[in-house]
Amino acid sequence: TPLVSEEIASQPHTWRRAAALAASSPLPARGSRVAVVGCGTSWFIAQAYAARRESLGHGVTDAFAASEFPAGRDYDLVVAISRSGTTTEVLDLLAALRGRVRTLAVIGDPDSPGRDAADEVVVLPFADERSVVQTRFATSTLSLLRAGLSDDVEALATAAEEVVRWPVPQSLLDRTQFTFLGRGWSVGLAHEAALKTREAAIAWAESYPAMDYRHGPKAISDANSAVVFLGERPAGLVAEVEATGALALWFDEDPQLTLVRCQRFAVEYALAKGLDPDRPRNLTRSIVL
Ligand code: F1P
Repeated sequence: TPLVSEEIASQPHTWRRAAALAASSPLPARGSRVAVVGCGTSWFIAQAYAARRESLGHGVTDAFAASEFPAGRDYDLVVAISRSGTTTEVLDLLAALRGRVRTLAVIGDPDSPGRDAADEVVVLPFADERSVVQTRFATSTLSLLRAGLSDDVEALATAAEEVVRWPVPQSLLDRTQFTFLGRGWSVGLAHEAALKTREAAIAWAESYPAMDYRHGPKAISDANSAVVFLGERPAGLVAEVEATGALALWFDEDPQLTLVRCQRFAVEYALAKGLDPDRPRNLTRSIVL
């Protein structure tokens, strides 16, 4: 069994442990202006949380790739997400913000420089991973942050116990091009699902806000494509996808659960192609410049 499969399967447990930390963690206060930053997977989780927090009325929340933080914008708190706690862009940004704005780091590795890089830190050592490809650290961080928004993480974890055993359908594994679509806070999750497919299965995967699929991406769609919806499906879009010959797939559930299905898909697709999902091409566990 690949390591990453074991990490995917452990998510119900790590989500519960992460949510249990929320009450004692220095999470963003209601009404505060917050920016959330990270790189790669951590940036996509930042996007999902930012849209979720703002849509639930907790306050203005922006997400940025750590390398693209707009200097000069006013925030009450900058939250940096990094599993490794070593990613250069994240550490450089936290150093630059020191003394100018309050910062909080959410990290996986307690022995990393990330531990002392921000004013406050939340460590999720139980969600840290041995795999290069991130799965449970990302979703556990999201669970921690969502628990701070009063989302029902316990119900999610219970539902995830089934989802981590989802048998990936052959009709999906038969395709060669994959598009993931989201709306609102699931846009970030769609980007993360596509990244998993690229990283673990070295496959061609794209992601868009669902409505934007109509504005160009649709042109590449054909019988070799699959389009996976995370979250709400805009009226008429499924029919539009199917008219191209592509397989359209969706699930009526919290999009965080659909992301877990996408993680499972990425691993199964890698194995079907004879690849080792624990050894993605050209990638290392963290990027230190
Ligand atoms: C960020 C990251 C990962 C990516 C790859 C390189 O890591 O970009 O998201 O999958 O492994 O590093 P981190 O800052 O969360 O440790």
